[in-house]
Amino acid sequence: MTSVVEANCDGLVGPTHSYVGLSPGNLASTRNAGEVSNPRGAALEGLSKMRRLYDLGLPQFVLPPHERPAISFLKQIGFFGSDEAVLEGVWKTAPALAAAACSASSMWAANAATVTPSADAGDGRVHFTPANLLTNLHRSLEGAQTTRVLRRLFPDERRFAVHEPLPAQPHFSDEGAANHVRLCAEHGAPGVNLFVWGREAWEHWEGRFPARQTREAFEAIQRRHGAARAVFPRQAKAAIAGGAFHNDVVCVGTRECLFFHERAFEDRAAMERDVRAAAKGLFEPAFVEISEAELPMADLVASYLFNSQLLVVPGEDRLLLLAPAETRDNPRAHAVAEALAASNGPIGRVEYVDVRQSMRNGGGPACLRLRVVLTDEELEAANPAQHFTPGLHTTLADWAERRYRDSLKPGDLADPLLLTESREALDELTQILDLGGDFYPFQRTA
Ligand code: SUG
Repeated sequence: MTSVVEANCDGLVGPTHSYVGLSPGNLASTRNAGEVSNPRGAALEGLSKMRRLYDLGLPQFVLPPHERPAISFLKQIGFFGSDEAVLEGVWKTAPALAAAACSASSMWAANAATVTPSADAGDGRVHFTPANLLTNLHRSLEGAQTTRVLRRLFPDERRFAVHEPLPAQPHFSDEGAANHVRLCAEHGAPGVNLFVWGREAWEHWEGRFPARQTREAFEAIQRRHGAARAVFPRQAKAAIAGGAFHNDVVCVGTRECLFFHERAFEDRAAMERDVRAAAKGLFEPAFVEISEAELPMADLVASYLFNSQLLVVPGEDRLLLLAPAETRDNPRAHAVAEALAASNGPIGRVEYVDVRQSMRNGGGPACLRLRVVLTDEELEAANPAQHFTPGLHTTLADWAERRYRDSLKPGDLADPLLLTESREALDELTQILDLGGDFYPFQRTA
């Protein structure tokens, strides 16, 4: 019998990890702008989280960071000369563009793509649409390289379809799996796909913060993947205004369990009705809702309770919530988490993980991973060099120790030495992860 698992593909933090305040509506990103970051510490935290998943018996993959500073983008917009001259020119005349070109934001792999497992896809392959991430300039630079990353990890076109990102128009503004939830009886069984959107393409958006996902983007993805049993709930405007720039800040789901905040959906009753109708005859959905009285929005955003990984652990009959350490630090969120574990509901226990470097940019445990449900055969067909093992953990930790700085001020991003160091680090990484010698733009122009 084929078994089916949910693999987590985590974005490895890149050498330019920094706090620049590039994402309006992401309150942590704005609040921490100008702080000193620790790229090495961030990479090691991410690796430790991957190790925890591995130790729990779950398949884990590593996604390589993108090349930053993105010199090819800067050349595209008119900066010229040697790479060093390009950097100097842009920092002197357009520092906002320079900062965008340096962001290590590809680490938040929940925004890499929307994924449809073969059990739900029209043609029985696993489908991926890399996100175009149009809302923020620094993130819009990710789509092309993400497409390359996913094609390298899942190369077999008989099993995997890695599409191009959607057209680069605001009508199709797309942030990937951060706004998608799949519920099912078990991973390999038919699922119900919640595509949660923030605005309609032709709607006049007056929100204080951007709504990053359009309904039309998800409808296009649903069509091209042939994704079955799709429902399209609207994200609550109040959630976006309160700092939930993606649905995964207020909601997480796996198997039959949808765990969410009262303010997550614009029309909560319609969401429940549609999910129940789509799940009919397949499984009984379990709605675990937390009220505003139990966890006010401000505590939700500070604690990132819902940006946890909700995991089916081999040998355990109830789910594990892998929450950020900030949830434990926040008395209200901590009380909610512990009460969940003490109840008889679908969530059996809670663990806490330290990803503080990422959290300061608004990225919790769930932001750092892309979930991909795979059959045994599909799992076998993924690039084995990216499959996380204790050996790979040791190799990558050693690589980050040698190659990454442990302190980076936003002003250091202008340092030409950082460009050289980053390229040397990535060049070595292409060997460790067997990515090929032409994986990064700098390797193709060298
Ligand atoms: O897109 N932060 C990311 C965080 C993404 C979190 N992902 C999920 N919720 N799935 C963002 O806002 C901040 C970068 C800076 O400010 O330097 C940033 O891009």
